[in-house]
Amino acid sequence: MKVRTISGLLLSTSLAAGFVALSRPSPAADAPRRIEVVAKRYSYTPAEITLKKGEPVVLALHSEDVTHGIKFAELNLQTEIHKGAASELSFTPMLTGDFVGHCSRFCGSGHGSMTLTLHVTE
Ligand SMILES: [Cu+2]
Repeated sequence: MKVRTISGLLLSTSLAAGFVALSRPSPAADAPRRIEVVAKRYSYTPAEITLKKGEPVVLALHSEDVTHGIKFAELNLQTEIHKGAASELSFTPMLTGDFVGHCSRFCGSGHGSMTLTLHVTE
């Protein structure tokens, strides 16, 4: 098990950013939860994901057609999703609430309504 010590100053700086990659000494925290997400004109599957605050997660994103992207502006998270290549977003949600990610690469007429919602609960 990996336990990292973080000074109070570093911790508060990281928390101010909302999301931190943080190893915690709790039982199931060693391997991040991995969630496969498929992007295809003009939706993500699943379109809604419920996450637990403080639980490390990896979103493994794949495209089934053209290049898409995903951007959670409030969370400062973004990546492109190319067909045939793996894209991963690793993070630990440190705020509760609903966060809507939008496709960040123009992919056609339905691009503007292509969203993925994260529900972060206590
Ligand atoms: Cu798009």
